Amino acid sequence: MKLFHSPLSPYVRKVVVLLHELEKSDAVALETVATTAFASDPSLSAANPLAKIPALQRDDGITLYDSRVICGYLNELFDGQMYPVGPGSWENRTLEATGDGIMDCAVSMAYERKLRPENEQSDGWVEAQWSKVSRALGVLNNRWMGHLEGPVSMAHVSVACALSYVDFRHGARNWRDGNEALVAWHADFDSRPSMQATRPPAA
Ligand SMILES: N[C@@H](CCC(=O)N[C@@H](CS)C(=O)NCC(=O)O)C(=O)O
Repeated sequence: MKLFHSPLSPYVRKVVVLLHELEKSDAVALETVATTAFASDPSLSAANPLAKIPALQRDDGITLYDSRVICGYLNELFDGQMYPVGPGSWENRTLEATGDGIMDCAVSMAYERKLRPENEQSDGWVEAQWSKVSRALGVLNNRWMGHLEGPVSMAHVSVACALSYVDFRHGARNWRDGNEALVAWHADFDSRPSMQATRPPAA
């Protein structure tokens, strides 16, 4: 299997962290691509018409895409326990969606600043996206710590990758202010070998 990959993508990082957690990182070859919404990598767009990473090309030629689909597939393939079933499972999925949604907003802000010419950038758009991030971080800190302190799941991985991405691209926004419980949780989760092994290179 081959994973279209970039060490900078938080969605890709979710998949690679999962592989480390399952001790299966050798089962998937990483193919690093440089792709943006304005300049798609041709081998990636041939495999995933949306030209987004992560995309997992299986040995039967089928490509799976979207990090939640890929993580669900790999967890099942390798008999993982990263998607709890039974009571609390949908809350857990919502927590994963919250981490992914923070990534969506934070990536959109970075694209606006990095990809669009300065005269086309919208400060209003960037601030609206940051409002969503900021509100979601507050809700994680105030309402979700009980779940985050439970057994490790993909929800934990998603939230941790999202927070690390906010640090990486938007560190000057000081997301830690007022979110002390989340800060302590993130520091602890970030020390896991799977997180250490997947740190993005310096921006
Ligand atoms: N919902 C998707 C989002 C994937 C995504 O947006 N990836 C970014 C990289 S961080 C990308 O490939 N961008 C290229 C583009 O938008 O063309 C997932 O969870 O996999």
